[in-house]
Amino acid sequence: MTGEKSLQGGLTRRSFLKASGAAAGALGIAGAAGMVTAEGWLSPTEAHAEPEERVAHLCHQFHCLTGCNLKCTIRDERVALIEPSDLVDEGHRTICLRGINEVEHIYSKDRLQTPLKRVGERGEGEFVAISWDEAIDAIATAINDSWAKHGKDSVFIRKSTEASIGFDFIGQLLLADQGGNWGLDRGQPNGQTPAFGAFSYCPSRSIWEFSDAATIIEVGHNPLESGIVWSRALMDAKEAGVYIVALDPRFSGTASKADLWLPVHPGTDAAVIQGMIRAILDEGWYDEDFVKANTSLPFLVDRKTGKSYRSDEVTCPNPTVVTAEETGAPYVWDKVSDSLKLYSEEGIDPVLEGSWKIDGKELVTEFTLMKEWISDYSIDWAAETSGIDRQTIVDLADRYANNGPAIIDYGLGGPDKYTNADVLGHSMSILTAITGNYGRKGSGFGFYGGVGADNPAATLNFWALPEEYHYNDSGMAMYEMPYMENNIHCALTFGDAFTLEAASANDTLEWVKSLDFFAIIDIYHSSAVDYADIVLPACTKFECEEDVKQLRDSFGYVMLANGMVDPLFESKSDLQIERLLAAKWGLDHLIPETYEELAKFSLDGVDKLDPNMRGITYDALLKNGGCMPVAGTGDDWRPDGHADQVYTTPSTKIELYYEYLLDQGHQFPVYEDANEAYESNPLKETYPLYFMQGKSRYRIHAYYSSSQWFQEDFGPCVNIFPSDAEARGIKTGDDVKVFNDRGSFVCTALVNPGLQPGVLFMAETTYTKYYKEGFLQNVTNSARNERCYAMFHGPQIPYNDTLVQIEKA
Ligand SMILES: Nc1nc2c(c(=O)[nH]1)N[C@H]1C(S)=C(S)[C@@H](COP(=O)(O)OP(=O)(O)OC[C@H]3O[C@@H](n4cnc5c(=O)[nH]c(N)nc54)[C@H](O)[C@@H]3O)O[C@H]1N2
Ligand SMILES: Nc1nc2c(c(=O)[nH]1)N[C@H]1C(S)=C(S)[C@@H](COP(=O)(O)OP(=O)(O)OC[C@H]3O[C@@H](n4cnc5c(=O)[nH]c(N)nc54)[C@H](O)[C@@H]3O)O[C@H]1N2
Ligand SMILES: [Mo]
Repeated sequence: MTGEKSLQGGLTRRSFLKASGAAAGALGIAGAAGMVTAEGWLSPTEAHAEPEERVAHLCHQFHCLTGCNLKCTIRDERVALIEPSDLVDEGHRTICLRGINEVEHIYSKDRLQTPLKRVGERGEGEFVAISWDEAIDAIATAINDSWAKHGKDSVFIRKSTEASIGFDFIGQLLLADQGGNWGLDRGQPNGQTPAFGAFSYCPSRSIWEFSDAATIIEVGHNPLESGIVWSRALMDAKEAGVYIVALDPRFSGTASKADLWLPVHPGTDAAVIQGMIRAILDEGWYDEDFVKANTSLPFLVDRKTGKSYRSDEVTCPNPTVVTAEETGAPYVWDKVSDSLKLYSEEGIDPVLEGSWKIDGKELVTEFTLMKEWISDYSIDWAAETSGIDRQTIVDLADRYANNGPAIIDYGLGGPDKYTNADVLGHSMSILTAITGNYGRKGSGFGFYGGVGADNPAATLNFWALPEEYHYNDSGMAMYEMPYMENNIHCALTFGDAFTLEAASANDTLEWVKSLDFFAIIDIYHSSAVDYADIVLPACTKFECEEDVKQLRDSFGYVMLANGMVDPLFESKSDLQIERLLAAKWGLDHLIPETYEELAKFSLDGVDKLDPNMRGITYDALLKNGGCMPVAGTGDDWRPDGHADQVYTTPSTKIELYYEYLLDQGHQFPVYEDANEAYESNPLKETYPLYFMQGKSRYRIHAYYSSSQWFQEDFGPCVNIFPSDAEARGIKTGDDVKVFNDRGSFVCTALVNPGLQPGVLFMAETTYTKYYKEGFLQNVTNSARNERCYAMFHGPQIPYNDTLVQIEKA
């Protein structure tokens, strides 16, 4: 570092940057860190010149499904203090420790500081610093070479969610493969989509409506940790006397606040729901009027073929299934005329149960078939399978059906990450529909996850590329690439998609090693970095080359980050990195030059398009600190989602009979064990423990791994039940090895009675470098359920569907 002054000694913004940049160049990557990390910054210091202070309003990370507005005090061009923003209403002022902690995390010694080039073997993590020009050249050369050698479809470009917020240009400009179906957060939605319509899993109602419910069942959803900021809506409901049930194998944060915790066995939630359906049908607790008026259950089916009995005349292609095949209008049996009628005819009263002979066919109603399906599942079976006793299941069914309105809010973590998640989604769809808990005040079903679920959405313009530029997916998902033949030889990822968005990391990384070239653009030294040929340092949400950065619709506000700190070290913003790359092919003129240009474009004219956006212009936004409410935002907001009981299914009714799965025998959700995590699995003899993961309130996926403050208390640590620990001589703080046939890792143990015997829990995930050996993703299950290829969202990555053994390391 130049000069004798410490960083606190009143260096100007420019000289600080020059100094830290020079230091990075001279000392290599890690050597310079001490001078710019929180340790250096926060150490005792002499009195010094008047600090330069200013306030900046920044929007934080998105992928905790929040995106808080943060009020930051910038002192000597360092982020010195982070507080809740006073630009948002009281209801949105909660921020979390991750936000406050950024004063340290931004300056972590594990920030990528300069572009790097690999010198050792892939996986060894040996790099030398290179210039931006060299790095961008190397990436462009590798892509051109790959095109020449293997064809245009040989290049893979994918952005992690957090890195894709706002824009996603370069992969489209280069017609790259982005790895198709996401494989995440789609298991239960697969089961819900055909019933309620595409994307119905994002409820069209508000989280503030929680208080209007009588009962809320949280199915494997832990918003008190995975949605801390907006979990306020759930706590408001609790205060209003709403009965809250948490279905979770472990005593989660949310379970601790619930009225009832149901410690279900991992991967068996569908049994609980099917037990409830059985009880409701046995007791006649279903809402007959709702079922007749708003569901497909009166529709007629040819018993022999299992096909819906329909008119020849085509109504529309089915938008809720992958094949989107066209369908005719279904028939019902009308009680008034005692005859066959199209379901949509005026003045009919469809019969719910029965069998008729028409055209030499035996026709039955879906309702009749549903009763036959559920007769295979006794409540005792449900209790034995799930570990939730019979009476509890019946009582919950009673409460849900007869003491509504009720909401089922499911998580996209827990039960979603097993191969049988669609069976659960379909079962919950039936439960919801037969009790009429949809489209009415205080009722609902889906993933109530923050941001969009608590406010009217802003209207913003979308920066579209010319038609000829788009991703060019082969149809193979990224998580399949290690297992199926493909033509990918060159990869570029923004963020660590390879170790986060795929399970069984040994398989994935073996495939990554076999590629001709891999470059990563990340902020921190994430797990995949060690496998890259070229590494580019991106800057955090607090830094930019300009005064403004991302424009977002978040929490009912339009937020424009402004008052940015210059990019630290030699890092650059994602937009400038995309521009540098695009320029190599002369395509940079197609994308915005600056975040300012993008923000101005996004807002241009929207105040005239949408009354809720009135007054929200670029200039007005900046005058208001970068944050303005979309009209109608607040705890009172209630969309009238489905109050009209019209659904985006072919019949516009809730369609519960999945004819498109006929060849797989899944017209109704036939219960099936998870792929690996089930009691009678012979593999349990070798690997007797369920290994579940979940979100930590101290991380967003792997992000914040590099926070030293969090690392001290919340580093990689596996939770184990006392009796399981005792049997293995394991105590809290011991190093333990977790393993199965896919791989292993070593971390510390935490003995935790808030689990159930035979179940381990670990927060996902942490960069490899913080483990004693390996990392969590080495053991997770990458199996795919064949059935799900026919489903709207494709197969689900079953991370939680994992058995392991554990021993003292
Ligand atoms: N702090 C933080 N918040 C986040 C994120 C983050 O990384 N960090 N990520 C965001 C994302 S991408 C998502 S998808 C959401 C997910 O949000 P959630 O679904 O709430 O997330 P998880 O913590 O993965 O899972 C919830 C619970 O499922 C339980 N579980 C595991 N197996 C089973 C099972 O078989 N049955 C039942 N009933 N429960 C089970 C776990 O014990 C856990 O408590 O969170 C979002 N919010
Ligand atoms: N074992 C296990 N694995 C899981 C899960 C699980 O339950 N168990 N859950 C899964 C779930 S639900 C999801 S959604 C996925 C999430 O996987 P992702 O969508 O990939 O996760 P993100 O947190 O959005 O992105 C994180 C990566 O982007 C980088 N990053 C953050 N901000 C920026 C930025 O502004 N620019 C750039 N260039 N990089 C940035 C981070 O350093 C990190 O490498 O993970 C999945 N992985
Ligand atoms: Mo997710």
